[in-house]
Amino acid sequence: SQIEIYKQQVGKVAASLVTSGMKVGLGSGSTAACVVRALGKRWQEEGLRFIGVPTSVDTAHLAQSFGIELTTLGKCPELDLDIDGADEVTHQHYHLIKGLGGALLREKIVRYAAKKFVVVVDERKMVDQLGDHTPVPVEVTPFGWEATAKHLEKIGATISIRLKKESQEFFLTDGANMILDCHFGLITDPAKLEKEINEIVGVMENGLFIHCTDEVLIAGHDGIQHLK
Ligand code: DER
Repeated sequence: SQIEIYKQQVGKVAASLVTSGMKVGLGSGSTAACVVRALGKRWQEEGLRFIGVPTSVDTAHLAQSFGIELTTLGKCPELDLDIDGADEVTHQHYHLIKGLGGALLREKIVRYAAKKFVVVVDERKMVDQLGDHTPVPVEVTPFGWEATAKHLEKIGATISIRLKKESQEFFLTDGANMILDCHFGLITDPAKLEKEINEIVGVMENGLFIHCTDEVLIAGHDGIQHLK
């Protein structure tokens, strides 16, 4: 499909930002997977050598299938670059909603370990205001999640519990947490909401990434836009 072509194009451009010797955060989701595939191609065809820190088990498996060397933040706590997808990106400030892929806690930890953060999206993800068409995913510890959900409702969330695709079981993240998709409508003060959500006991992290994106690569009908 056209969207698939956009993702491959943006993946290729993002992969060109990596140079030999770098320490690189590898994002999750279908667009980030295109980046990993493009990096895998460079690894095999050009002999590009870098070390990756994956944000999910899926990304680790994909990277390993190309022979890409991986490590952990334990061995390598400071990264040069992190490249990841997003579900919504604001035109101004490049604020993000992430987490529809279910890896937001690890994605946020890896992002804040990196000096530079580049986001890869297709043009459908660009919005004027967060909350346009995506809930805020909130990763919560399963113990007492019902109580955590009540606190989230008190700050204005309408909640859908994330379920596995083909069953009615709860979806669990790589870290065995649940995800509560929290609808807040259009979000006027995302920095405040990010903090408010994380103050609730039982919340591990939320999908608002505020004032932390350095560059955005957007694939669309007139090619790739590189915003800095
Ligand atoms: O942050 C996320 O979990 C998002 O889903 C993000 O990575 C985008 O995924 P996509 O490229 O498959 O739309």
